[in-house]
Amino acid sequence: MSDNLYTLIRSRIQDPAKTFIETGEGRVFSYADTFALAQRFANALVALGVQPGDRVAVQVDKSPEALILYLGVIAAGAIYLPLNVGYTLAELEYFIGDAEPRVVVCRPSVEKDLAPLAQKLGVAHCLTLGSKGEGSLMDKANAASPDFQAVARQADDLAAILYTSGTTGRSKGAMLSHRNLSSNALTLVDYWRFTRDDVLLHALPIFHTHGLFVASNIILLAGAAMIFLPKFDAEEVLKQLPRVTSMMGVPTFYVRLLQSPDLTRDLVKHVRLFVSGSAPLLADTHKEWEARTGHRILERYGMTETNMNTSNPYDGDRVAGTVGFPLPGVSLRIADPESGKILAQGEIGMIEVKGPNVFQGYWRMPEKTAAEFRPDGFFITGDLGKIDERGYVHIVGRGKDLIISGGYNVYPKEVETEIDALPGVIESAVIGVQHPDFGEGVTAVIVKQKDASLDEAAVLKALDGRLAKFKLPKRVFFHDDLPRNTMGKVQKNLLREQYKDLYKR
Ligand code: MLC
Ligand code: AMP
Repeated sequence: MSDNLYTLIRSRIQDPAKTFIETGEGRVFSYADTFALAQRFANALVALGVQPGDRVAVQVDKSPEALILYLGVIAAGAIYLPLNVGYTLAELEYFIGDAEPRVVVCRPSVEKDLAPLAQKLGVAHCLTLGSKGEGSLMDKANAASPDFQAVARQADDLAAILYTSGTTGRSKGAMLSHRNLSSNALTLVDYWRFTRDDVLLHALPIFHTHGLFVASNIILLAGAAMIFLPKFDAEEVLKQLPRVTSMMGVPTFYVRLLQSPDLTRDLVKHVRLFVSGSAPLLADTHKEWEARTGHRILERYGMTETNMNTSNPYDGDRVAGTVGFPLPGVSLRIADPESGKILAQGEIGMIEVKGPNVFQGYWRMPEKTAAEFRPDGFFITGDLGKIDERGYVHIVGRGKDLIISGGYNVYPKEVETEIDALPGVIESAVIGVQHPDFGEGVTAVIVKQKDASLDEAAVLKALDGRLAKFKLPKRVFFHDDLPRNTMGKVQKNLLREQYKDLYKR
């Protein structure tokens, strides 16, 4: 018996002629088309020497072919490694060096820069895939056979590695097994009542857990369909909403859609479910959405390392400002962050989780992995929360120094390291400040040398090309010194307080 997720997906599709993906421009892929192309990709990869367990790193624009490549990689028994298209060459050098993929797939436009880097790092093949299904990998796939027997995999074999930044500044590769992905997606299909009749509006990127695993795996395992947009564009989303039964988004999606007068009850009358996650949804947004559309957004909580942990109920009260109940099969507890002692109901502490959804550890970082698990197998999420008297989980803060901007994680340490390396900088503190669109806005406070001529524009220019755009500070300020406590630790809370109204509309 194979536990390959691809085999599971195939086994659940009764009607291969049914549509899986339709793009905004009307390109359609049935399930039969999808499997044929996935298997062509798998054959092409095997012909390139890809063995089970090899990594295939992919940094491409969102398209049906890009998603189907994910299926091809796992069918081949290889490990899918998606990379944010915003990552710069400097960032890619670290990921490729660390993961040692056998194949790198990139956009045709970046091949000339990335191919020499990949070669220098020992990658055997650098191929391309463009947003319209063109490129050298596609040529190989088109020439390959559509017949392929998925490689047998055990439940704990890896299906994917997703990099998440670390508090120390170095990104860590979260290793996700076939069982991690299949168990969570199957649970969510049931919990959120997905069936083959559903049509999901998919406007999320497909290089993160939300758009790749939550949205796409659910649709695949339900045999449902999706309208696949290259990115979130409020106007295009409003145009497509009347055709769908569900949408998943980060809070910024909902905030932006609410700004349009076109968002009405009538527009969403076929929708049965709106899901939000990846960052806190403000209770005001939840209420405003209900007032405007008649729908209560279902908020859930997850992370790259764990897939989804909790969800508000499908039936029953979806409570604004909470992330609902632990999903079936997921154990969740609140513990004292230092001692690990389990706390009583209602007390605030570290959220810890255990279950088939929880990852296999960080790629080649056994010490970091060990440090984030309790001896009894619970994973320490870094999120602070409590469980109320009705059992709803509330996230009240973060024990980790992390900013979530528009659903993307930005680790201040990584940005501070780049800023501190600039000539004329003595030290810096990067903080998240409440932002009406992105939830939190990355903001830098810098102490510079007296004679340094550095200004905001010069800092931003110097960081551009070093860090992905979403990590760049929206504003930069200069201070004579940073506030510190008696232990010498920078008091970021004071800086956050000072700048709390910075981005207010
Ligand atoms: C884009 N920019 C951002 C940004 N996205 N800046 C900060 N935060 C972001 N999230 C930059 C752009 O580079 C651009 O810079 C400027 O901001 C304006 O861009 P925009 O056109 O407004 O941005 P847009 O392309 O519309 O993107 C915004 C967004 C997008 C919110 C739609 O970021 C997005 O799709 N986010 C979803 C992230 C996601 O999927 N997270 C899930 C992680 S999984 P310039 O300089 O060019 O003007 C996870 C687990 C879980 O967390 O529980 O799900
Ligand atoms: P990532 O590492 O990108 O997967 O981000 C995971 C983090 O996003 C979690 O540890 C939480 O801090 C945060 N997160 C995800 N969903 C929610 C939510 N519904 N409310 C608040 N924070 C969330």
